[in-house]
Amino acid sequence: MALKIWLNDRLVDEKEAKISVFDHGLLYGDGVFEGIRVYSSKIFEFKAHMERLFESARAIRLSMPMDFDEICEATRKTVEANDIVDGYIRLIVTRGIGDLGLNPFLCKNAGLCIIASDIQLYPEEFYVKGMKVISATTHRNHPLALPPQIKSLNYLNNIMAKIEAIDAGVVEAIMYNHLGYVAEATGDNVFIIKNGTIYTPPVQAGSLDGITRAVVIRLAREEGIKVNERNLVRFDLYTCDEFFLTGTAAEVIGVVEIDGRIVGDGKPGPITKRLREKFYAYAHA
Ligand code: PXG
Repeated sequence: MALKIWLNDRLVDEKEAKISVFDHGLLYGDGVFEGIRVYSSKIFEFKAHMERLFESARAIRLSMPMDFDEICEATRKTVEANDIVDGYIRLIVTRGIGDLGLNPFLCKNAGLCIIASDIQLYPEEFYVKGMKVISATTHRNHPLALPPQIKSLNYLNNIMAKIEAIDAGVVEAIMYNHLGYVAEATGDNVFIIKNGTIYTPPVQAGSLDGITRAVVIRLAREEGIKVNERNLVRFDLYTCDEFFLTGTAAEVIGVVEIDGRIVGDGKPGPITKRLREKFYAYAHA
């Protein structure tokens, strides 16, 4: 069925949802976005996603085309217009139409697209058996080049790492920062478990401040499991008992092999499984 897409100030048919070749979102990757789940007709962690969107925009001096409440309302209307019960929202704000120069302030109006649709999930087998990853040689953006907390339309850094993963016959790559500390995966945050304690890199190591990450940290602490945010090195990933990734698309997914080293006993571990179940229950509550 054809989708209804929110384009700037209204819902339009999918075939009319087109943007200009002069939009700086296309010309320079100048813009920000969010990926948000809908579970049982409820928009998951809606406020947190919208706050992150507005902070990303603020960081790049992008004037939002609507205020906070108006964008929330437009998002809800798009979900309703497409009868989304369990699905995915992609919300994109571009710098808008300008000329063929970098100056973002010549773009008069930011562009807004909201797509509410189905989600492409990893096959169930990945959750049952766990996934294999590699360490990427492509480093995460240096924080002085582009703050990694900005969820910008510039994903080339992560795409380079994703290509390394695919070339190696796996689906995900772990990205390290300029100091050699673990930052994140190409579209997910990283967690390991050692002797019953969960460790995850601090956001300052170069990751996106993941919303799934924050939920999982909270759920783990509610379970009485210690969560320690500290820098991790490759050795920590090679010697951990359990390893999992979190993200909007993946939710909680176990990693069972990194750079040819088997994690734990080669299957998603018990704490990973428990957190995945807790996450599922929380999301569908
Ligand atoms: N790091 C990066 C670089 C991301 O892009 C995450 C971590 C996890 O954050 P959340 O807030 O989702 O828990 C992301 C999120 C996609 C896709 O199409 C990627 C994300 C979100 C939605 C869809 O690959 N990345």
